[in-house]
Amino acid sequence: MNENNSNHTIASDVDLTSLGWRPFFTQQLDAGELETCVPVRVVAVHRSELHVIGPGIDVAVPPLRSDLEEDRATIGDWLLLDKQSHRIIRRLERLSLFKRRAPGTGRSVQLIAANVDTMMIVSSCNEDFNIARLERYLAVARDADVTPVIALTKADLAEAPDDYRRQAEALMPLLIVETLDATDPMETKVLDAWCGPGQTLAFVGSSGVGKSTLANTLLGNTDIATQAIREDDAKGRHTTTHRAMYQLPLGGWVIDTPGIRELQLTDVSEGIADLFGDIEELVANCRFHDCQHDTEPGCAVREAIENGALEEDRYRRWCKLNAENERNSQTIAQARAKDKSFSKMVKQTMKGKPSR
Ligand SMILES: Nc1nc2c(ncn2[C@@H]2O[C@H](COP(=O)(O)OP(=O)(O)OP(=O)(O)O)[C@@H](O)[C@H]2O)c(=O)[nH]1
Ligand SMILES: [Mg+2]
Ligand SMILES: [Zn+2]
Repeated sequence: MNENNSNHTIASDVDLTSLGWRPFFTQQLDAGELETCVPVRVVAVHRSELHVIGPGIDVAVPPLRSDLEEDRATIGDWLLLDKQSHRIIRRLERLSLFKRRAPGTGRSVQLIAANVDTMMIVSSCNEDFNIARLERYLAVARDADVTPVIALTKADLAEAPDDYRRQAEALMPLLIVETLDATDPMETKVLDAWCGPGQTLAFVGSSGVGKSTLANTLLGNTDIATQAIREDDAKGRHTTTHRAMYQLPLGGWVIDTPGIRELQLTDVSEGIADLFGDIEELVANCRFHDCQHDTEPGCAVREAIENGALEEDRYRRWCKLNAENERNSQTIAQARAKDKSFSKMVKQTMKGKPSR
């Protein structure tokens, strides 16, 4: 255990495999590159530095600068460092990436975590529980080709936790939903299947649902700060403020993230199509290929709603997510194009200037 770095428990002699390295990353290395470089994984992201670890290396490096948020490094990323200088050579392509539209700005994305195997969507058996919100996380997980699991905490405080579980299970075929008391090590054992060697498990969800509590219980300590939620509305206090990754006794890694106020979708049309596969199938059966599922004759969607095969609320949620995803993806693509043409213009202007 590292005494100085309060809440990090990282073995000093980690090897690549136990850090989650895969053949996919080896394929990205050029011949002989390992003689001068070392792969490291980002285990904590702070405002002005990244904490990275790798075989025989445990250092802080400055963050990767880029105009494009997606090109920067986030928690779980793999970087190549120069062995001598520890300078970042490059970031390796990701196996998976979670992102959302950045709050407020309207033109940028925010990265949540990279190279994750399991997205543990955490909600509680209380007012935090919200079907539409869970669907957002599921769409993001499906889009990233990552296994989603839903963990419903505070089952010990709820009268009928199974009611919550059944509602969540109905969101997707074969979806695994666990209800548990996040403070009880006997109960968090149900998550062991995703905690094995080389596995990376990320906790995502609103503030106060118990992401850090779950991480602490799995880690067998109380190093990560947690804080009681507000009594009147069960909302959390945004206790966790940076992203960090911790090694579990079972050998895997857990990523704790700050609570998300609003998960605005961007660039996840495949995830939405996947999660709502039944509706996509109906749409394909509408008589008109540009059917608005409104008053058109031969509309398979309206027919399914009328005969009870499709829940109207679910259809509305699908419409809403699609519209939002399209809107955000467009705004971000436009902003990117604008940035690109602007920097191109600047470069050309600079070139045109006589050098002094
Ligand atoms: N009784 C009970 N309390 C829980 C459970 N899970 C979390 N708590 C409590 O809920 C409060 C909030 O938990 P945190 O772990 O800080 O929540 P968080 O999701 O990390 O919140 P942020 O860091 O703000 O995003 C703490 O007081 C926990 O002790 C549970 O399953 N049962
Ligand atoms: Mg937390
Ligand atoms: Zn239709």
